[in-house]
Amino acid sequence: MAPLTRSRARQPGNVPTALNACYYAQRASAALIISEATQVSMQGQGYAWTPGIHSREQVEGWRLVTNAVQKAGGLVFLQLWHVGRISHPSLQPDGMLPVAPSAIQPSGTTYIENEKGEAELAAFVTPRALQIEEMPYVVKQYVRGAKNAVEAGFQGVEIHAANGYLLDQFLESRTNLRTDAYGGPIENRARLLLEVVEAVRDVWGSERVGVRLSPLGTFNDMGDDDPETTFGYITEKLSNYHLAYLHIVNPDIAANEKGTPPDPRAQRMVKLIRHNYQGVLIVAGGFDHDSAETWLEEGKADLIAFGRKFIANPDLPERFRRHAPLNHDDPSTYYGGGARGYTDYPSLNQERGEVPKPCVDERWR
Ligand code: 8OZ
Repeated sequence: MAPLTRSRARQPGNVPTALNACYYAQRASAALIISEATQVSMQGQGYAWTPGIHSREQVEGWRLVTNAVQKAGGLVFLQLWHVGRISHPSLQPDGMLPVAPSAIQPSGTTYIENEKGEAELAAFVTPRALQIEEMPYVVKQYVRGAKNAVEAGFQGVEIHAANGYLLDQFLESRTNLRTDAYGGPIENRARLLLEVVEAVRDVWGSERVGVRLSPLGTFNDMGDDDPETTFGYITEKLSNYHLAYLHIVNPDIAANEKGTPPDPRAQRMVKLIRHNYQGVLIVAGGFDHDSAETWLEEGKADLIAFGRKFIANPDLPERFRRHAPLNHDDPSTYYGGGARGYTDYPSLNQERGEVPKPCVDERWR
């Protein structure tokens, strides 16, 4: 199950709840659940109502989730997240500027909470470029998150270095104009990610750490002038760490989703990554049962992750096994709100008349 932002953490404090535990436990038949992106610090938050892993209360909240998933026979990794510039002062400690490799304003908007407690769109601002003296403290934010994830009872962690957030902002050339040891050639732009990988590995052991990348992704105003060199380098480097896995967002997601002809540039990228990275490769992005089978049979990936299909189908593996019809996901309930569009999608058994178990179960408290 791919990481999915659902924006339903308890306020104030961005704390996971029994409802979140229910949602994850319903999906425990996934071979591995990767949690929604979870900020490692207040500075690392970029959207209203996303959960954190930096406070005592959040660790206790995540315990509900990991207990529920384990009781249901599942495995769950926590995704460690720092958004960098993809934020807004109203989400930052003391209303300060978000931080980034360089002071470049992203185009677009994020969700903040207004005075009435409702979601409201706010334009990104020009972030403050991190000073080199601050870099060890950024790494320490991930270390604290990783240690808290141990305490919260996860089976491992995934480092979010995709989709235009902090680590990706450092990696890709258009968001990193630094002239110090963290900018310029890819050896420098990859420095922060590799420091984070090493520090988190020292907490968890390499076989419990995954990394997520989004080569050729343009979400959050991203781009790189030479993506083959950038992602070729980083995947070769990551291969040396013997991690649990490398997880990529399929660069050719359009071919899967819209049935457009394969994009040769995206296909070259997948080949390059498969060649450079020797370990387990997970690919996510717009797959269905048949396209996933094809990719696995052709050896283009070792595992396929499903995101939106898991939103609407808590028993997705069973549905795939039986070639059963799938429920459709409702984008209007992706982010925020409560149980509706979150824990009320039926399993096959419920469609056949089984009464849903009460979700907020005392055993999960
Ligand atoms: C959608 C909405 C908000 C955040 C990502 C964490 O793209 C996200 C995200 C996705 O990785």
